[in-house]
Amino acid sequence: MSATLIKGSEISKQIKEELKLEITELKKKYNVIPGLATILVGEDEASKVYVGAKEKACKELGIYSERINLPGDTKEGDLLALIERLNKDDRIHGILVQLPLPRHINKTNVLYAIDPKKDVDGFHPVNIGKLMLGEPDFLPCTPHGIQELLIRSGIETDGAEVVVVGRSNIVGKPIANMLLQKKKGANATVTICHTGTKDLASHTKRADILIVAAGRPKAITADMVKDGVVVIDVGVNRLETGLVGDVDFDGVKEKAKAITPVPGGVGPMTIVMLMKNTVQSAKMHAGIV
Ligand code: L34
Repeated sequence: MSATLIKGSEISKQIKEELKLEITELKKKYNVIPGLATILVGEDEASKVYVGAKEKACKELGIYSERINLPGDTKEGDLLALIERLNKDDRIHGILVQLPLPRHINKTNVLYAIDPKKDVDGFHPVNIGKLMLGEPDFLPCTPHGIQELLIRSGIETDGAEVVVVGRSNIVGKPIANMLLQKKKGANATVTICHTGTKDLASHTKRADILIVAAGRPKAITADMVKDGVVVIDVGVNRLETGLVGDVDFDGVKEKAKAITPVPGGVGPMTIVMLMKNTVQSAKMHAGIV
């Protein structure tokens, strides 16, 4: 058996078309133009690519975008002052500070400074709390993209054994929380594995849906999965040979029912869900939802 590809690159295009219509209507009916500010501190090459993709998506969809590039030695106080200004700017409905930040800047201080109502990344503690309670305003973009991939690919999560590998605040913890909610596109039995897990394969072999955000190439090999598994590979590892995920794709695809490629899987979904959250925020600010 060779797996069906879950093409995030295609599914994200479809969502973009839906968003375009929604944005046109917002403009026409309510004179509302969604606005996003992206902030990049320093010169990290991967971050430049991701922020560039975010800005490009805004242009494509008719979202107002403000891109702010700050030098790597920017003082934390100056970044906080910028966020304060953007919190008060009525054209801006979403504020995104690209991670990772330089080490001299305290990430917590920065993420807490963003107005939760403009926190389109869903990283502010208020939004993380709301997510856990099942009443989210903004779902974090990568987990939101994963859930949308599953729904739009017709993959049943209700009662499924989902195993998440990785416990980061931006992927592992939120996706696990989202999929255990008693909701459509969720209601799964969720296991979270991490570097402290004793026998990783004993867990991953039980998975109907395996979500891998381990941050390490070939963290999952064919012998660690069961036949017919659905695999979502969140990894983005830049090797000399090119971009690879966290899953040994060539081996695992022979056992899996469906699998996301890297590139072209989860990555493009992260970008489009940020656009969706920005539109959502503009509507919330205008009192439309
Ligand atoms: N604040 N920081 C904040 N929000 C985020 O949601 C992110 N993330 C992660 C890193 N830091 C962040 C992203 O934007 C990861 N991430 C991200 C976004 C887009 C892509 C990958 C990661 C992406 O588009 N990947 C393409 C390949 C692009 C390439 O050539 O590198 C893909 O097809 O997977």
